[in-house]
Amino acid sequence: MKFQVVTAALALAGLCSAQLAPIGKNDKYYNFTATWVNANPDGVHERRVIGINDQWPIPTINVTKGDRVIVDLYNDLGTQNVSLHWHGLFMEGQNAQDGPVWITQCPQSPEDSSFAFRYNFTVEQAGTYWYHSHVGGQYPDGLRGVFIVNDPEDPYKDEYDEHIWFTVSDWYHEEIPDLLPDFLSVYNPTGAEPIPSNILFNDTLNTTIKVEPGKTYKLSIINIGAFVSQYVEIMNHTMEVIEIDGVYTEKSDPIDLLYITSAQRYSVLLKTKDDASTNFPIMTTIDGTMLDLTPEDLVLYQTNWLQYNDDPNDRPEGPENYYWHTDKEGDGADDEFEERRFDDMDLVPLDGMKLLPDPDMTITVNVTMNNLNNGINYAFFNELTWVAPKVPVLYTVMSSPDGMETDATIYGDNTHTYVLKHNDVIDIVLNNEDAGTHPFHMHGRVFQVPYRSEAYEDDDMTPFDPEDEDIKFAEVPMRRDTVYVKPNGNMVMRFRADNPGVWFFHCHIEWHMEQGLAFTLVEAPEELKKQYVPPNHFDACKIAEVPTVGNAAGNDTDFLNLSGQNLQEKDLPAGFTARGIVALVFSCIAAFLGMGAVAWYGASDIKNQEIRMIQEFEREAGEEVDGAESLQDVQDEPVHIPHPHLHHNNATN
Ligand SMILES: *[C@@H]1O[C@H](CO)[C@@H](O)[C@H](O)[C@H]1NC(C)=O
Ligand SMILES: *[C@@H]1O[C@H](CO)[C@@H](O)[C@H](O)[C@H]1NC(C)=O
Ligand SMILES: *[C@@H]1O[C@H](CO)[C@@H](O)[C@H](O)[C@H]1NC(C)=O
Ligand SMILES: *[C@@H]1O[C@H](CO)[C@@H](O)[C@H](O)[C@H]1NC(C)=O
Ligand SMILES: *[C@@H]1O[C@H](CO)[C@@H](O)[C@H](O)[C@H]1NC(C)=O
Ligand SMILES: *[C@@H]1O[C@H](CO)[C@@H](O)[C@H](O)[C@H]1NC(C)=O
Ligand SMILES: *[C@@H]1O[C@H](CO)[C@@H](O)[C@H](O)[C@H]1NC(C)=O
Ligand SMILES: *[C@@H]1O[C@H](CO)[C@@H](O)[C@H](O)[C@H]1NC(C)=O
Ligand SMILES: *[C@@H]1O[C@H](CO)[C@@H](O)[C@H](O)[C@H]1NC(C)=O
Ligand SMILES: *[C@@H]1O[C@H](CO)[C@@H](O)[C@H](O)[C@H]1NC(C)=O
Ligand SMILES: [Cu+2]
Repeated sequence: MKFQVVTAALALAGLCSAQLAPIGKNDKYYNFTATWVNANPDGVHERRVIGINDQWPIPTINVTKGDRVIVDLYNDLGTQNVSLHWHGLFMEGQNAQDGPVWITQCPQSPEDSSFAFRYNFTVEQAGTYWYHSHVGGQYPDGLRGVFIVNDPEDPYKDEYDEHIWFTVSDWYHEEIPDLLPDFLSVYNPTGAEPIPSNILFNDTLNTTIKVEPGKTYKLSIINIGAFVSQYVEIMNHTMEVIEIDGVYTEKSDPIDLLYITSAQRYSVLLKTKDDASTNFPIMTTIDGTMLDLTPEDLVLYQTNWLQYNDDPNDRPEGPENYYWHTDKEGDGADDEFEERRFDDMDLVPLDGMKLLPDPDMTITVNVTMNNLNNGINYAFFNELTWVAPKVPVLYTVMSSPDGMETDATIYGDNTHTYVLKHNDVIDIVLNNEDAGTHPFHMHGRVFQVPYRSEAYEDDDMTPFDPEDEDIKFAEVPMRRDTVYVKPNGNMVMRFRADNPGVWFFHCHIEWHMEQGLAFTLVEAPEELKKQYVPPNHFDACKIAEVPTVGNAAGNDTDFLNLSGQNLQEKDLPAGFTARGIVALVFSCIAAFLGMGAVAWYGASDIKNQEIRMIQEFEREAGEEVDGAESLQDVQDEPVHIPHPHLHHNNATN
């Protein structure tokens, strides 16, 4: 009897906190505590940012292919949940280590700062990656850094003398939890994204990259931003692309204008000049087409320096001197500039991997943005905007009765889950019914991009047509983990479902993520059930008081009873026409002005915003009224305005 009591006590202790294994001799160990730090990276505004171990920028993780990486994460933020995602790493056989909250783990609560969440994974790929928080739109507040994996068998290693890297990103002077409620609000009915305050270069500005003449550098560039794509060019230098998102490519032709969306990475070979007589500007420019409006004080491009010699005054002469760039209009948005940018569809993976065979399953998703009953503007794949389940999806897989894991029902309606069969070839056909550029990211893999259409005007939006004989798929398609679709365009992504796991598919614009632009892939769940979830990860759930068994509604007795699941807001009432919405919008703007809370619109821009919205809503309703007339109509018409709920449902918290 005594023996049994002891065993029970041990079991109880185990329940309270799982023992962590000692760090192995060859493990690459990182002991991270998320902490608040003050920083002023653009020299304009000091603010609080999320650092690690009281430092910001956060550390670069620099490991070698084959390494086991252990990261212990403590949360000392006091007010926010955290998590870390290892962007671009496949996590094969180790899905639980991926990091997105509600997909493969619970939020790591600030309630217990002495608790360490342990990420423990091996790195089987080489190349340029990054890591970032994957909860509540948090990473733009600073919790994002570089993850480099060195390759002992780098096919290009004889072609460069040195490997250097830098990041580009957008930057906000305000904290995300302050921006989100205004963004996801009835007062922002078109879902206009907050305009960044600045762009950063390697988390600073006015910086230099020291180079020597007559050498070749492998230069890796990582966009760790949250929203805008950036153009990167170096005066009088060309670059040859050799890697995208961890995939080696055949060396591209020399190019002079790179275009990098949020979350994408490029490695290029850069040959330096033969003498050190001149230093050259490195220009980074915002893709101005992504901004709803351009405040006058927004700096659209920044100059940093490729520094050949130590004379800080030695910079090229001429009218274009300091602000040299090749963007004629100076707003990152003129057609000529856009046409000149390097097209990643031209790249050929070095391994020559051919287009996979015709798909066993095709997932067709239409991207739209629209208002629901609370007046908030959401983003949708088909009619669904992503809402967090009550149990992280991986844990639903793990706790489901055998045979039931393949039934998408148990994952709930608003996780928008597709169950994939092991080793099937899958096509994702994505039709962008929105006038914006969106960088889409899939966790757990790189995918082939056999086809991407051109941009279309709003009225000409064209869904992908599999019958169209003029469409030719690439024979050896480009592969990467983040690819952009053009405004009103479409694209096809193809992959083999050979990595059992729960993988998130989402837009890598954090604002759009928060609007719900995501769906879930549950890939080969029967196989996935053989994987291991460390007890330490369940401890995080206990602290956050999140259940770890059951379906999306947390029901662990009847997995088919979804009663109580988290769902999206209701649709706007039937009969609530485009005019009604426009009226709602006007009343919002009135309220908006009344409140004096002009967040990111300048007052002068509101008129354009109205016209844009009228056009947008009329297009959707198929009505033909010109802007001025309908403005009159609308003001004369009584409308019922739904009661606004000013707070969002914390979908991804
Ligand atoms: C990491 O995971 C492996 C495989 O599960 C395990 O053997 C090892 O003990 C873990 N290491 C640490 C430091 O937790
Ligand atoms: C990691 O750091 C914490 C303090 O922040 C410390 O308590 C812990 O012992 C460290 N872990 C290891 C394995 O060094
Ligand atoms: C960069 O240089 C500009 C112009 O000289 C200056 O206004 C700005 O404050 C500088 N920024 C930093 C971070 O030093
Ligand atoms: C990164 O790791 C590689 C391989 O261990 C090493 O050669 C290189 O110096 C490291 N770079 C930095 C900046 O730490
Ligand atoms: C952290 O996540 C838990 C579980 O979803 C939630 O209840 C809590 O409100 C979150 N905490 C913060 C500070 O957002
Ligand atoms: C970018 O900053 C990191 C430190 O945050 C540094 O290690 C790296 O060398 C910098 N890159 C260049 C090209 O200077
Ligand atoms: C840049 O290239 C142009 C055209 O080849 C040349 O005229 C100019 O002198 C070069 N500028 C510098 C600073 O080398
Ligand atoms: C996507 O939109 C097209 C029309 O643009 C429509 O034919 C198709 O049915 C839609 N697909 C889905 C899955 O809603
Ligand atoms: C789970 O489903 C069963 C059967 O439908 C129901 O009786 C039970 O109340 C549900 N549990 C919860 C927590 O909703
Ligand atoms: C599902 O569970 C709820 C309780 O959460 C219960 O009221 C309902 O009857 C159950 N539905 C079915 C079909 O069993
Ligand atoms: Cu997007």
